Amino acid sequence: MSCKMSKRPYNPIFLYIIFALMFSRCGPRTDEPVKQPNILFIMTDDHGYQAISAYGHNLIQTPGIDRLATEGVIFRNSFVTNSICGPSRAVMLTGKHSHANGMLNNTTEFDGAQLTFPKLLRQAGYQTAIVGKWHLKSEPTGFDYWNILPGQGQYYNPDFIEMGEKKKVEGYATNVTTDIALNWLENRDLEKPFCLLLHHKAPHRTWQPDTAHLASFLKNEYPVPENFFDQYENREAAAAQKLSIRATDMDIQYDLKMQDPEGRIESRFQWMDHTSRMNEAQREVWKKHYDPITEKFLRENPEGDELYLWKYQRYMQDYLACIRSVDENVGRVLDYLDKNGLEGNTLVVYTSDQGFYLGEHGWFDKRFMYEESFRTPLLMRLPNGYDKRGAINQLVQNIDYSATFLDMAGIQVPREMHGLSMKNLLSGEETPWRDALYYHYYEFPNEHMVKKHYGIRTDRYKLIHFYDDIDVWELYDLEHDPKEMNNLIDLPEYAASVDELKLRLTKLQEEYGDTSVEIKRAID
Ligand code: SGN
Ligand code: CA
Repeated sequence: MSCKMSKRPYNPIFLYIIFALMFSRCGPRTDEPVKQPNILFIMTDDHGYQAISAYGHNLIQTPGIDRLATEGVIFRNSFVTNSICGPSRAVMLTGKHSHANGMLNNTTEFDGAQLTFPKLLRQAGYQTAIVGKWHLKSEPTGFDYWNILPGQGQYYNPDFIEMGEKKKVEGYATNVTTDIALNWLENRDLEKPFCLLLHHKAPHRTWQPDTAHLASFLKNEYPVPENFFDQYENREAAAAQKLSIRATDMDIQYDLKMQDPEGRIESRFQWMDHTSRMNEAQREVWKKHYDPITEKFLRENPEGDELYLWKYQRYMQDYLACIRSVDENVGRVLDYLDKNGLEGNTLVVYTSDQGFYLGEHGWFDKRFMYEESFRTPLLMRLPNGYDKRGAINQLVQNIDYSATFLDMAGIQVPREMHGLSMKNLLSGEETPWRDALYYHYYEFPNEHMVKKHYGIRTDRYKLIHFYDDIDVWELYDLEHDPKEMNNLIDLPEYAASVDELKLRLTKLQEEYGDTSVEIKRAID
């Protein structure tokens, strides 16, 4: 049977509509970036990229977070400027390096009178909110709604401060933080675009998992990093740290939850009770899980390398179980957006305040400019009109988030911000980009005793200067030594590279205006 329509010439408007529908994901055309996209900025605390399956590691499967990589983009070279919590958050809010925003370390109080991206978005008509970890001491500014965990926050039945009022919320922190965030989204003003900062406490020390996930990690055996037994030759600052799994820096009771009422376990934290905030039901499951592990530990009484490897496995089980909750909740948030038709006009960002050592060099914690803690995961699902998909390889840094959000919202990026807008990268357009990163860490002396240092990283090399109570330079060739085990600083064949890197480092310090230390000039 022939169709009457087939003899007629095609109506060009009809054809246009068909093509537009074929090439758009949904809603508006993809070549027109959404004007004021919603921004959902998810950040965790201390989540190393090694614990995200999209980054190609097998420690844990993270299907929720991986969705951002498969549906959006994954940054393969994402870094921070100062690998520690409060400072990192201040950098993200202001788009400026620590010396310029004043938040040098965790003991400083953030000056909330400063210009931040939430303030500028709010002025431009956005509704802004932050839920979860804040850790900047001063009260949040620039938010229509804030509901934050005081200080480091608690994993179980945590206290929140909602717009100045303290309330205890029953439940596990990662779930509860997400509940509050989704509740805010559900009740927001639908006339305005939103910017929501959903900032989790997890997986910060002391890595207390949700009771729901304890059992599933118990039997797992994790691959030990090849430099777990690093002896720190020719790396004086690395040798002086106190973030070692092998040493008592990682405590069997405090960090690894082995609690013995008879006091047979040596611990600097005998007073610590992991269950102190739990309700009866939570405490029961917790004890049922940890008591047998403690008994087995006491029976077998591992020593030396055997003890160190036992500690590593114990650490991984708890750390990764905390990530399981994070991942489930990222999935929950994405499902909420999709169910509410927000997929096409919302930028979803997943990152951490910094990376973390998962046994590399024998460590936990962060702070150093070495790769595992200098890097931070960064994945995004993009609103309509941003066509980049898959890996982005440019050297990006957490100073760039502010500029990116503002630029995407059509707001001029203030000149005082140090970061670059990633908007063109997200559109898949060619764009000039930086070829070197600047880093500066200040918190010394401190419990983990990582010395003050600053440095430069290019694609190939990393040059670090440890200063204050020492004066030590380190050079790494990342192509040949990605684990940063061989400090090449004294090798004559690298002298020319060192000279060049010192010049570039000085230039970066001048460009960013970092005069906070008496900078060792090049070739001195
Ligand atoms: C706490 C932790 C440290 C951690 C800092 C900073 N100790 O002091 O291990 O390095 O926070 O972390 S704890 O015993 O209190 O867990 S940060 O992510 O907030 O910068
Ligand atoms: Ca942190």
